[in-house]
Amino acid sequence: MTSGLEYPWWLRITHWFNFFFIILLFRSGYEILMSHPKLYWSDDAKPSDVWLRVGDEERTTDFDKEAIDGEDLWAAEDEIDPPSSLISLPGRDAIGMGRHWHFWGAIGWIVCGVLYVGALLISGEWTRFVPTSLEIFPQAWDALVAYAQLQIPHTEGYNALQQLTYFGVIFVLSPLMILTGIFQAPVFRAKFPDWFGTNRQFNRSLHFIGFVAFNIFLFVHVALVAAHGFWAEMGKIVLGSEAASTELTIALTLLGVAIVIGFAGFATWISLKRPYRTQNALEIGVDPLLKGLFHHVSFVEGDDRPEASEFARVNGKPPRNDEYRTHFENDFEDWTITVDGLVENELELTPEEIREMDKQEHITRHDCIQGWTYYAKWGGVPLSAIMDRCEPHEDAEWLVFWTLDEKWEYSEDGPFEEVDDNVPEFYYEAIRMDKAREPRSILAYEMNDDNLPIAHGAPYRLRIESQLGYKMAKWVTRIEFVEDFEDIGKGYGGWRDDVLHYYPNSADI
Ligand SMILES: Nc1nc2c(c(=O)[nH]1)N[C@H]1C(S)=C(S)[C@@H](COP(=O)(O)O)O[C@H]1N2
Ligand SMILES: [Mo]
Repeated sequence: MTSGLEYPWWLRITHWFNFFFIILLFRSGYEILMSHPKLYWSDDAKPSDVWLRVGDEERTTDFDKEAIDGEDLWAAEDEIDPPSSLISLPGRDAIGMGRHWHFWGAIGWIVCGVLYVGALLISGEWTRFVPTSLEIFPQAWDALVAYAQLQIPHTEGYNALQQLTYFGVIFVLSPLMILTGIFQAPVFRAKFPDWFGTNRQFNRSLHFIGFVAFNIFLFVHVALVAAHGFWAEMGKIVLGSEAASTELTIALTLLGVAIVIGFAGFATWISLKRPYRTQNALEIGVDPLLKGLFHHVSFVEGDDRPEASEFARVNGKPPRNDEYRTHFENDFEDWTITVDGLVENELELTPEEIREMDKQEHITRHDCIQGWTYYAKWGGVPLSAIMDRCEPHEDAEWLVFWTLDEKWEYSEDGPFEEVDDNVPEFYYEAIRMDKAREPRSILAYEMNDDNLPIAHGAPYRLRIESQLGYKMAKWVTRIEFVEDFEDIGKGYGGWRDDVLHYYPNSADI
């Protein structure tokens, strides 16, 4: 038995909160994973470079990106494998909502972890499992051998194997999860393009491996608690002492587990039933924090690296309306970009005028919210050049990019019960003024030294290099300057923001 262990109150409380947040993170993380259930090591991986694939068959890459009907084109959204609500939070095809929960849960978990580690250090309890001599390794081996023979190693306090495992989980695995989570942000890549640590696929893969390690730990941890004598051990973590009343321990354990399971069910239910309210509630505190972390980052100019990826995924299928088809048949010669709203000079930019303006080219990474990435070279007009011409008013805060994309592929019902009325007929996205002024924000008309392919947004699409892909509207027709976007659509600042519960300002991660 691990005798001689009494747990102080703060340790017991943080342990239960930890359990609560870990379950939340597991479930919402699974939701995020299943939106692109494929893992790679490199940011320009082709579909065939996948090292782990959950569900879904392998995709081929030989579709025609110039086809107007998009008939055999597969969009990355077709690769989503909607998970069950029993396992994931909230389940179904709802990555935006899963991310809200994941960020909320991550902040709660980190706060809990910081309090725990702080208390460990102050109280001196850290000596229980921070190894202070190399003897720990042979001792841990002995303990492992004992467990393998189905015996419980006899020690005062934790045995060496427990010490090493707890130490590893708290001081290695947990920080790894935090860092590999946060370094997936496009904002870091846009700031440190050359640094290996901002490789998104590498971080995704490590984050997943850490997730598996956490699951194994949880399983073995509970199994060992059972092996050591379940209710006596639970007595310690619930009431602080193994001499505690067994009845009270059982009652409180069941209550704790019921709260965690009950909350899991409630979170799924409310997310699917009342997505807008859930989204608003989960943004409280989290959104300002993310803005505070990422908003003041300044970005590099120029290329992320010398060459484009061999293959680029597509998201959002080409428009099918007659207007787009007519333009297509006419080589987009009459397609103009309207610039209006809160501006001094309204513009109607023709293809000739746009090509006469300064051209900017750069190679950069594309990051979809689902997790996939590719590098491409983009060429087009800096948004700052357009702003110099139209002269936005002082009160203009946002640029709304309107498109000819009617989102025909979304005509069936979505995952949420709340009806998506009020959503504009065409895809749109709002970009904040300071994002638009970043050095690599352009209205692109070229991709990899060629005209923009139909599938990638011909004749014009937005490129903002520090944000997630859904912000970069394709098939753009109009740039409207506004003070805020509350009255547009459902008021979340974009078509995907409105319909799929992503949020506009945290498109940085
Ligand atoms: N008009 C329009 N633009 C759009 C979308 C869309 O569905 N419609 N999808 C967005 C998403 S989610 C991503 S990831 C990128 C994908 O860009 P790509 O197809 O050029 O790779 O386009 C963005 N722009
Ligand atoms: Mo995306």
